[in-house]
Amino acid sequence: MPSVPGFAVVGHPNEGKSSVVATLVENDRIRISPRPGETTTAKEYPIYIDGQAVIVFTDTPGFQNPVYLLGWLRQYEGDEAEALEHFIGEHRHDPGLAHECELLGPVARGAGIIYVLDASRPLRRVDVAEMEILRRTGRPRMAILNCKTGEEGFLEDWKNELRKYFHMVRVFHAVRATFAERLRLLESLRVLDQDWEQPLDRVIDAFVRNWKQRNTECAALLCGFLNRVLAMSASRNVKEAERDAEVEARLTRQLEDQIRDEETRLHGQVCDLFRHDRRSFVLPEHSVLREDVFSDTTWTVFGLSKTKLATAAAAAGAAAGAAVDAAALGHGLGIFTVLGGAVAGFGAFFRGETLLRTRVLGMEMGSRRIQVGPISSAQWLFIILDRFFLQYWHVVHWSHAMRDHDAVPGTGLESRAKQGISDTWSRAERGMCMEFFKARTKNAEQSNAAESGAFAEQRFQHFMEEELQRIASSSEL
Ligand SMILES: Nc1nc2c(ncn2[C@@H]2O[C@H](COP(=O)(O)OP(=O)(O)OP(=O)(O)O)[C@@H](O)[C@H]2O)c(=O)[nH]1
Ligand SMILES: [Mg+2]
Repeated sequence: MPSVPGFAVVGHPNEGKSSVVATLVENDRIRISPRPGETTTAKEYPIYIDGQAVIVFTDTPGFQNPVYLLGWLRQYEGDEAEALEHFIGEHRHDPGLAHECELLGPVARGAGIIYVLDASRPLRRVDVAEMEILRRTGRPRMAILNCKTGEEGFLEDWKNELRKYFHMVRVFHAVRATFAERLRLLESLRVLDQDWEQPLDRVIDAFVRNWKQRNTECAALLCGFLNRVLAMSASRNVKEAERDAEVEARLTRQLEDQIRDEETRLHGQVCDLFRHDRRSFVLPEHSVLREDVFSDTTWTVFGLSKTKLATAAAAAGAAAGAAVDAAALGHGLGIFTVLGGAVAGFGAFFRGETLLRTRVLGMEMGSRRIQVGPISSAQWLFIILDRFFLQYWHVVHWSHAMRDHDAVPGTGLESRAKQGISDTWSRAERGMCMEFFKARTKNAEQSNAAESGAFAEQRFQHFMEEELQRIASSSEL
């Protein structure tokens, strides 16, 4: 038996073999098509962890002529252990059996078998021939029921039949499998053969560590992004012929563009971390994430209710032993602080709400300087977080077998009217975020500001990691 466990993914054409492999090895490039016969040669896809191949899945073409192959096996009188090799040797140049030769190759070399079938259709005679062939190989084997259309009426019939031929039967939706489901599949493979227990334990352990590592990196990316964005501002001197409000509007647009770019970059980095090709990952057509980050809809759908925002501030204030700055709540405020005395004309952020925090910083010789930013509304933090979580949820639930959302009924739905995850947090959790916000947006004069800021960030980042872990394993938002 090879030292690295290997599994040949076999089955009838077009039942989802390549989809299962793509999901398991996280490869968006594997060819998947509604046209039967897409895969024509066997191809190995190892999973590497720390540069080492730890498990190999082989995608194979679908059976072409299982009835002939079964007949041949029944009549074969040689050494059973060499039957597959003999079949391949004898039929290597027969185009009518090319697929059989390809799919039997890895099995003859010692691979276990994963038989994929679409259980949303009834059982046929040809399926029984395929199952009997696989049983005769004597290899450790598992059947995967992949209900392509979502129809599950035949599931029990399939299970009853498959149990006669396979050591294990599992339902696994190739295009909807979460990380937890992938892990469970690997755990089942582990018990297929005792010799694979140890290597698969290592694979599972490495999988779990790797996933945790990705979430840690994800939370770190988020914190880096927030640190940058919460410190951003735009400023310039007002020329004589200019009106303050115009300058302010221009600076605001400039700042918004910078934040948009930063957020797009962050969301792209999440895609990269989970090994998705940014070009192949698409948000559902009606996702609220397609809304501009500064739109009214975004403001309405995400973030906290006024009461929750106020209690979060109170929680943060209590924890920090400091008074709560009501101006940071975001209620009745714009997003940015404006320094420089320009108020008129700018007030219309979010349904007529006006900026309250306006101060004149000082005048340069003969001209005023206007600065827009940094972000002064804590509500904004929760909105940005909610958008991030939604992006993360879509990324981790975007199977590597998915080629577009429309092909998969029910996936990609953002099921709650109110999509703010932050709205579901406890008062203390929201308070923790508020503390981070305060630490990042205030240049507190206290001598221990940097230290307490670092502590607030650490706690915040840790909380984010836990949230990401939780969101990854929930099938609904
Ligand atoms: N809705 C849905 N479609 C699926 C699922 N699994 C596979 N498909 C679709 O079924 C078609 C065939 O999938 P493949 O993974 O290419 O099937 P295959 O068994 O590798 O096919 P061949 O290589 O032609 O033998 C593709 O259009 C997939 O998108 C599923 O779980 N749900
Ligand atoms: Mg295929």
